[in-house]
Amino acid sequence: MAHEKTLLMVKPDGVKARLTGEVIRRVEMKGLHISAIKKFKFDRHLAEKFYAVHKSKPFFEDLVNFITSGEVVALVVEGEAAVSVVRRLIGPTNASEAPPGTIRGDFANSVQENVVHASDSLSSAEYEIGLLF
Ligand code: 3AN
Repeated sequence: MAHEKTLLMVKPDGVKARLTGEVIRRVEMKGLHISAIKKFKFDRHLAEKFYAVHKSKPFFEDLVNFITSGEVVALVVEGEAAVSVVRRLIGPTNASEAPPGTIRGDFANSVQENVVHASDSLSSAEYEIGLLF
């Protein structure tokens, strides 16, 4: 396993629910390092670039509307196998199926409003971090 960097982002529902601190706590308790942090609001242009892989999906418009609906907190998370470790910490995309103990399992029950986003591979981590930082 190697030292990796990934992007973890608290989405507008998570920020509104004051879950930013809880997300950071879980990342740090796991032994990962937060090397950058930024609170901002996506504009449409940036959101369309961020979700470019979903452009052809039926839920694309909803996704862009949602991510631009409020402030987000983006974190660069580093450590051993950070990409897969953070994905396991957040749980599966559909929060209704996410097990207790995961961030989505504990704090969400929806596929769209699922509190957090995390890069799903090293290449998407590189793309997303480059776009936001
Ligand atoms: P993840 O966030 O777990 O990487 P992706 O990349 O497949 O999931 O999807 C990006 C975002 O698109 C999800 N976080 C969710 O908000 C939204 N999404 C994914 N699948 C659906 C769907 N079937 N219906 C509505 N929104 C979806």
